[in-house]
Amino acid sequence: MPRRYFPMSTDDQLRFPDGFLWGAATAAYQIEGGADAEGKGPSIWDTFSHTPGKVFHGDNGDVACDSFHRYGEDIALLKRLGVGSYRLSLSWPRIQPTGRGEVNAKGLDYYNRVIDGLVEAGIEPSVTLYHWDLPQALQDAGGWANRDIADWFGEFAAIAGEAFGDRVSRWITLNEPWVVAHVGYRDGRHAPGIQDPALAVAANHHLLLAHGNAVSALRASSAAPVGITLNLTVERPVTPEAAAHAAVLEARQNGVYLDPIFHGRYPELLDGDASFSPAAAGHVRDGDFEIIGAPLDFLGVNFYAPHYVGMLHADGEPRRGETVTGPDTVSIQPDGLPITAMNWLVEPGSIRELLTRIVAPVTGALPVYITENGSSWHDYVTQDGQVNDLERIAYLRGHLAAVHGAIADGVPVKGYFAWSLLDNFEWAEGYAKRFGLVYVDFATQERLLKRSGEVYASIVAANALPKA
Ligand code: GBH
Repeated sequence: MPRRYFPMSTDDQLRFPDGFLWGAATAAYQIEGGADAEGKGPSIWDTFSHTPGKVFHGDNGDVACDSFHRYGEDIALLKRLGVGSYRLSLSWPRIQPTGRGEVNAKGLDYYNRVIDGLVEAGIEPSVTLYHWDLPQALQDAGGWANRDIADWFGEFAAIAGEAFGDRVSRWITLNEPWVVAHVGYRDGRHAPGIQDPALAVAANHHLLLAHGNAVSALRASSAAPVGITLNLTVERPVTPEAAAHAAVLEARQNGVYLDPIFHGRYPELLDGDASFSPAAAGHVRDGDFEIIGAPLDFLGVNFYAPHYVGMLHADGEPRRGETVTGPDTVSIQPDGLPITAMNWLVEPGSIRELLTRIVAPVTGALPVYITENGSSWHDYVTQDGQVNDLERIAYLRGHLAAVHGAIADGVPVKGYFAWSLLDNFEWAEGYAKRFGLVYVDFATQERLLKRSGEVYASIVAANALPKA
C-alpha cells in the first residue's frame, strides 16, 4: 500500500448530490466586445460607458474580453474547468438592433456559433435573456419605466426561443431586476444613470411583467426549463431596534420580487410606500399578477455578501466602518470579517441563511440554482506566470461548504455557477475589479487559469469539496 499523506475518504470531503450541476457564468456586455460588429445596435451600456465620469477610469465594453471573436478559447477554458454548464447572456441589441421588429441575422449567427460550440463540447448552455444591456432605442422610448416594454421583451423572448430553444438547456429571463430598477433608475450608478424613485418603482413592476411575458413566449417555443435570477439580500440587524429596519430593507429588495412571482402580491410591509411598492405607486392593473406569476421551473439566486444594519448614533455621526443608509440607520462592516476588493463582506454562512430563511420558505420544492457567487481581489501575475489567488479560493471553499450545508438542511439546490469564468468589464468599476477564475490580460487578451480555477476544476471533477 502506498503511503497516503492526504487521505481522501468520504469523511474528509463534503460530497454534493449526484447530478449536481457545476457551472461558470458571464454576461454579454461584460465579455463580448464587438460593440458595433455585424449589425449590433447600441445599448444603454455603450452610451453610459462612453459618457465621461460614469465608469471608473473611463473604461468601456467596446472590446472587453473580445469573446465576440474568442468564444472558442472561452469554451476551451470551460472544458478545462470540467463544468457541466455555461451561463451566458444574449445581447438584445445584437439580435434586435433597435429592440423592436427587425432581427439581425448576423447576431443570431454569433449565438448559434457559441451555443453549437458548447453543445459540441458537452456543456449545457444556460442562457439569460437580459443582463442589463438594453437597446438604446428602447431607452429613448422610456426603457423599463415604460409599461410597453413588457411587450417588447416578450417579442424578444419569442425570437430567442425560436432561434435557440432546441439547444438551450435552461432559460433565465432576467438577471437581477432589483439592480436594473434600483441601481439603474434610483441611484443612477448603472445605465441608464437615472435618479428618480418614481421611475425606479415603475421599472420594478414592468420588469416583472416583462419576465412573465417572456416565460409564456419561451414556453411556446422551447421545452427547456425557465426561471429568473434574483439578487436577494440578507440583512443582519446588530441591535434589536435595527431589526424592524432590516425587515423593511429585505422587503424592498427580496419581497418586491419574490412576493409577486410566488404569492401574487407586493409585500404588505411596504403598503403605502409609493417609492418602493409598485402597488402603492398605482402600477398594478387587473390581470398583472397572473402574468407575473407564470409558473417557473427553478429560481436562480445570485449572492455575494450580507449586510449588517444598525441605528445611527444620536450625534448623527457614522463611526468607522459605518455608512449612513437612511435618516436613522447605518450599514456596518463588523471588525473581524474580511472584505473583498469591492469592499463587500466575506461571510459564507450568510448564503446558507439566505437559502434556508429566505428562499426555501417561498420556493418550497422548486429547484434552486446559485447562478452567481464569487469575489474580486487584487490579483497579479507572479514572475513565474501564475495567479495565486488564495483569498478567492478561501471565499469559494467557504461558500460551497455553506451551500452544502443548505442542501443538508433540505433546500433543493441543484447547481452552482461561479462568477465569473473570466475577469471582465465590472460595470461602473470597469476593468479595475477582477472576478474571474481565469485571469485576462486586457492588453493582449491572453487568458490564464488562476489557482482558484485549478481548485474549482478539482472540486467539479470530484463533485465534492475536500475539507482541508
Ligand atoms: C452581479 O451583480 C452581476 O450580475 C454581475 O454582472 C456582476 O459582475 C457581479 O455581480 C459582480 O458585481 O456593497 O455590500 O452593499 C451583483 C449586484 C448588488 C452585488 C449589490 C452586491 C451590494 C454589496 N450586487 N451588492 S454591498
